Amino acid sequence: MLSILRKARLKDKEMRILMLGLDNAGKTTIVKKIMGEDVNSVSPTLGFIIKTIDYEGYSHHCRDVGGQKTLRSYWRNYFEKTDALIWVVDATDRLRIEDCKEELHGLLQEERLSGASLLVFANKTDVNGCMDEAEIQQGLQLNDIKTHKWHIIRCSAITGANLQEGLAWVVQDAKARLFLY
Ligand code: G3D
Repeated sequence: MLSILRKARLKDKEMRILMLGLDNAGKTTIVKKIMGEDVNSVSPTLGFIIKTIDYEGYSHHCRDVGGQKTLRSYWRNYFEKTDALIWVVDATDRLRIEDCKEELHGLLQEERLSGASLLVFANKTDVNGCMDEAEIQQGLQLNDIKTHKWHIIRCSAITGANLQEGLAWVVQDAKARLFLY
């Protein structure tokens, strides 16, 4: 069964990427920037955005789910068939890094996310005085994560810095697992 699924996915060249994070982290802006849309007119995600991003010939279904506390309980409805999780962190928000850590570690307990690669986007790093990767890595206790392959990269949804590089890591990593043959 698994091999049939894998073959089907290979044929479709499709990866499912779930993008999550606390509200205001910059998820909507990241998706817009990747899609080449205007990033100056962004309002916080209240619902869900489902977009298909074409990258390197792969079709990525990117589901950007609102991060407000009241919506968090709905996150788990979106885990099915998720190949990679992109966790967006607001690098300027030191006050909520603990909250952010709790949410991330809780999320990774989800069975349907097992096997998914985890990319942490340290977003808003265009802002002076923001947390660097090491500080976020420590704040989120990434070193404690043994169940998922993870990678952290600083980025800016406003300037577009490192967005492609982050996606490239996700694609490489998921591809190695999904399209082995
Ligand atoms: P969300 O979808 O995760 O809730 P949004 O977050 O994409 O709506 O972004 C929330 C706010 O952060 C927006 O500002 C947006 O412009 C800003 N933002 C997102 N990414 C970056 C970034 O890389 N750098 C900077 N400096 N700001 C960013 P407003 O003012 O509209 O609330």
